[in-house]
Amino acid sequence: MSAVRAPRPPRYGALSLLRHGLSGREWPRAWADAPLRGSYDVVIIGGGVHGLACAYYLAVNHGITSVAVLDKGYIGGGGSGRSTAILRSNYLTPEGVRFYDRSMELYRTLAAELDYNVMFSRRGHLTLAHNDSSLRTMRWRAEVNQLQGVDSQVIDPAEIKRLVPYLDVSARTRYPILGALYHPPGGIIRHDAVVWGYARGASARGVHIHQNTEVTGIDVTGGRVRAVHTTRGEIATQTVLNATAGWSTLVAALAGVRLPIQTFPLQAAVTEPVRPFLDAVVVSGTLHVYVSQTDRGELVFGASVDPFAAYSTRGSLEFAEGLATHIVELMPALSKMRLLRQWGGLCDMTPDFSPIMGGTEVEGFYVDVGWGTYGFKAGPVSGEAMAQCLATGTTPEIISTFGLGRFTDGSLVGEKGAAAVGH
Ligand code: PYC
Repeated sequence: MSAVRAPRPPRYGALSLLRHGLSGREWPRAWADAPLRGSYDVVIIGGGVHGLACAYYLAVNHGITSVAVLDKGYIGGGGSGRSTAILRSNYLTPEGVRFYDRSMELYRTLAAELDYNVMFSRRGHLTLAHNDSSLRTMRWRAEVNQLQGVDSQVIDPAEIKRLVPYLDVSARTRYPILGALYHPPGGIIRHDAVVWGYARGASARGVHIHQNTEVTGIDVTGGRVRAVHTTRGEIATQTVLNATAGWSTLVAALAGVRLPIQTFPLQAAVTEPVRPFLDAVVVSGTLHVYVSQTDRGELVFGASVDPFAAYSTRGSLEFAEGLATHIVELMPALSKMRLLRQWGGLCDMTPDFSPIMGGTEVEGFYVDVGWGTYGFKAGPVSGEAMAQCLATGTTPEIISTFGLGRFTDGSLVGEKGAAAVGH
């Protein structure tokens, strides 16, 4: 792969705002439409936060710009656009905590890095415990987090009430709240802006972003990737990254690679906007519900993954009913709120709830998949690590425990206990 010094995009700022305002000139397109070339050094399948972040860091950190990002739809239209964009690093395993915390670090400075307002909002994140066993898991997570230098602690119902006055912390509920894991650095971000910011930064440096370009085949000869077939033509390449969510097993199968992944829908919903009253992100695994309030005032909710494997991204009435029941148990004052819309996204679940990252038995075919319900928050660190992996052919330490080989040698990284949604 040839490395070049990548150019930077023109800066957004007060002066350019004034200039465009006075002249009435159109803003330049944030990312360019490029012709599909017959060959690229790297082909990334999946134009979500993972694929675009990898393309961006390939260009910026490694000077590799002969890169095509292919998406069968529009960028950010899959898992990234459907995620509820919660950021946190309060995981259960030391490997998970370190990994997601590097992502938080990158997210905190991403607006400046990309010159794009990604609306990162540090809110504090509360995972409620309604029984002794979940309180024990919260204590365990707090210990692991603190040992990794991540701010997390178990707090009592009085402190929870102080942080989230609308929560019912009384003893008369069906599942009384006994405590919570409180993670002050947690928050939310504007998911589209993250995708668009990475796309703009990558495109300005020479990466080609091809929307409406579906991959239909991957040529492997002599155990090595040679080309990718798409609905718009063939691309010769030696390096392919599968950064898809939902379709990861199907794309890997095109290269003859089997992944231990099952795909389940996860639904979410948003209400009409109301005045700000909820500062923190609140999660209840027992009640299968989580909620945050956006800067526009909408409440964003989610629940547990649907109880069957499927590729459906439709909302269901059962979900809306269950969600309403549980959220009103937590915050009775919300009983009159109206849902505006609901949708589904696809979660690629691995047996240990950790991702699969790195090379495969096919030389040149890499994966960044198996994100379950944790994908969006890992976008920056995954992009950074996979770019290093593709550029150097080595596995960065931060993802060394997430390789595909762990499912044959049995060294799993059990992260189910950190799930915010029920499974
Ligand atoms: O892991 O925080 C999380 C999460 C929330 C919704 C889906 N995943």
